[in-house]
Amino acid sequence: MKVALITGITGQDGAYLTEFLLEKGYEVHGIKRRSSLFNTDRIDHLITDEHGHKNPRLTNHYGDLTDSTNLIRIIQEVQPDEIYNLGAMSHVKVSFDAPEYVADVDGVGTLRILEAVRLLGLTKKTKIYQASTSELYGLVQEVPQRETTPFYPRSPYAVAKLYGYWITVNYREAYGMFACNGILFNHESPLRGETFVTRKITRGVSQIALGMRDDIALGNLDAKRDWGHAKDYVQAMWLILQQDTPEDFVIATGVTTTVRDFVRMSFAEIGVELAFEGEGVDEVGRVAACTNPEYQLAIGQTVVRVDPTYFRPTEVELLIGDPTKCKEKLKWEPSYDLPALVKDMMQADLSLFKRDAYLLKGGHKVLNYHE
Ligand code: NDP
Ligand code: GDR
Repeated sequence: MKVALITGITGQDGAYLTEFLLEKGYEVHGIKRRSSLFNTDRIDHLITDEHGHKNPRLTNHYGDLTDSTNLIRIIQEVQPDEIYNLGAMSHVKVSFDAPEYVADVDGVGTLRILEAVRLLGLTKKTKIYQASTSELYGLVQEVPQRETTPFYPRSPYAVAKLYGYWITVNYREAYGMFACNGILFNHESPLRGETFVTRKITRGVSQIALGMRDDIALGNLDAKRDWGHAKDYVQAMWLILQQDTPEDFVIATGVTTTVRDFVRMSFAEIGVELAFEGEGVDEVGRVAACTNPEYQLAIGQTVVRVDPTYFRPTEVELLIGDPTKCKEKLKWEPSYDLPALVKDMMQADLSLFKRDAYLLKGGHKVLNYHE
């Protein structure tokens, strides 16, 4: 039985990857942080089944990417065949507020994993996947972006990830380790963190449809992203580690879309057509037509506003990846396109909030409810 260790197991990708590896027959270990609130919601159904039986093939260890001694102890105990280093402070905007912490976790944290494997004499046994990112491309140098496109990071997050990228390449070249970067473009899902733009939109649109709020406030509507589904992307992570030789891969759909169009597509899921008017911070999205009798929105109602709080000091305006290499070498094909992704996220959020809407209408308090 192969053994995998996942940092960031409680995150979006950690949850999908755990499910995927368990289905493949792996024994899975995860590193989770101590938190004052429960933080394993995304993987609870994998830890314990519906009859309350604990999964003997899934074990979590308390740890943190800032703590070398703890990482060394866990890796020594687990003796993993594969490590997936997904742990990170992954929010680009927040990284401007906590740049040193992000450098430590996202940059030096990667070094700590590689160095632990080297110190423990596991360089020939343990393969390492590093969660690199399309944010490395930053300011546009070439489109579509591919493995050879020069990097120009535009945030403390991306600069920290640049260190993670190169230290992974360096350990591969210096010590012959099977260490690879997956340069993944944005991938989303119903499990996406609530403050990333796609999830913020699908939650917000669902809450507007259910009468729980009037509008959503967003930042840069012109930004373009190459969005895929996280379920597809974790398969690519695994495929990268199953190759004969360690290499770096771009994982992307090759299609780019503006944030504004993602908003349009999400409203279309509830039968609402939007019209945008105005420019910059004065731009608004209003209801132009509402065809679904279940969701009664008034024509002309403002449902999208622009709030400069969400602008970034330096922005990444355009991301579009070239998936040629991953399609040819990994034989990777995504099963979701953007319309299917939007539908999946909207259906999940509508059903999630239906119960809350019912309780709020009855005057009840809804625990953990955030607009
Ligand atoms: P999430 O933000 O959903 O998950 C991040 C995970 O890292 C969480 O489990 C979090 O724990 C954990 N973590 C945060 N800080 C630390 C720390 N100091 N020590 C240990 N663990 C920590 O991210 P995603 O699942 O979306 O992304 C996974 C990885 O892929 C990240 O490295 C991200 O930067 C990268 N990436 C993501 C892309 C995307 O579009 N989703 C695209 C390209 C790269 P907790 O739950 O306690 O907060
Ligand atoms: P990103 O994702 O920065 O690409 O990083 P995010 O969803 O945060 O932003 C995408 C684009 O949308 C614009 N935007 C907003 N973003 C947020 N979060 N909130 C808003 O209200 C809003 N309005 C507009 C942003 O300016 C940006 O242009 C994600 C993370 O998962 C990283 O960890 C990962 O490395 C990259 O994707 C690939």
